[in-house]
Amino acid sequence: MSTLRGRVAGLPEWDRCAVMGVVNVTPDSFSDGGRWFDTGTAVKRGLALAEAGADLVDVGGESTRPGALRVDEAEELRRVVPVVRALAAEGARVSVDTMRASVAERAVEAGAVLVNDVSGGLADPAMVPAVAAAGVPFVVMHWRGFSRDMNSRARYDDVVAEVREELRRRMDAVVAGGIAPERIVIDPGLGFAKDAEHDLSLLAHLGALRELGRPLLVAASRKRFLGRVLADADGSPPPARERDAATAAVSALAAREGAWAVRVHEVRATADAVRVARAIEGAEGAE
Ligand code: PMM
Repeated sequence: MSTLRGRVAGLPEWDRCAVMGVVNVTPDSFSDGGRWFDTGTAVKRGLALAEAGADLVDVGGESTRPGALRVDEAEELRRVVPVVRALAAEGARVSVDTMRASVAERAVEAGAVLVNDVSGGLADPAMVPAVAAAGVPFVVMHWRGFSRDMNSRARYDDVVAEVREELRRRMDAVVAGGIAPERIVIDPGLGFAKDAEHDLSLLAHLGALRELGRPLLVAASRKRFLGRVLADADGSPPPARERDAATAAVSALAAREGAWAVRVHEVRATADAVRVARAIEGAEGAE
């Protein structure tokens, strides 16, 4: 399995699926909007996630929930950079979740070790050159456009084949733009221009995405498709914060399918899940 998981240059080689804990410094995020909005609270949250077993703490200042409008650059910098700086100073391994090159650059200066761009470099033409110059790993997520109207782009004949092909083209483009292939992580972008059936198909075929030859990040945490899976008989989904047990279940399954990392809001259960997956993996060859 570990050869399946792959390695990202510039980051440690964990012997299991890594855990990325989420700190959304936003008033309006999809699943935990507003809770970690001020700098001090966000830093405390990030440290608590690291303490609970997060290998990486992902700091973002722009909500990407369906329908979300963009935050302006100055506000995003104000939200993100002090949190990254404080967490890095405390020894946390920080990634920055941003679509803006300026935010990525300032976050890396402040100590971030990975740039997580949900647009895979499409939203800001300065992103790929900035990440190439910074020499840090880059998450290339499958993305078809901004959140404002992304649901209208959830049209596929064969979601797995199309996402794989679009990711392959994005990988080629970012490599052509100067980012070293060994620093690329790919991500199917669950919930981004995808409905529940699309997300489930992608999760059922992670192996097809692994064929792209790069480590895979899976970010299912609290997403709408889990709400759909867990809905009552009358169809009403549980609130986002009541989807953490289901999220941990996805983490265990993704880890068994060779995911390099999972991105989650509540770290503890997922940290346990990936360790169980690792233990089962270790017993594969045993009698
Ligand atoms: N999803 C969200 C934010 N950042 N980053 C990556 N790499 N992949 C994702 O699927 C992803 C992301 C939106 O979710 P949130 O508002 O619950 O953090």
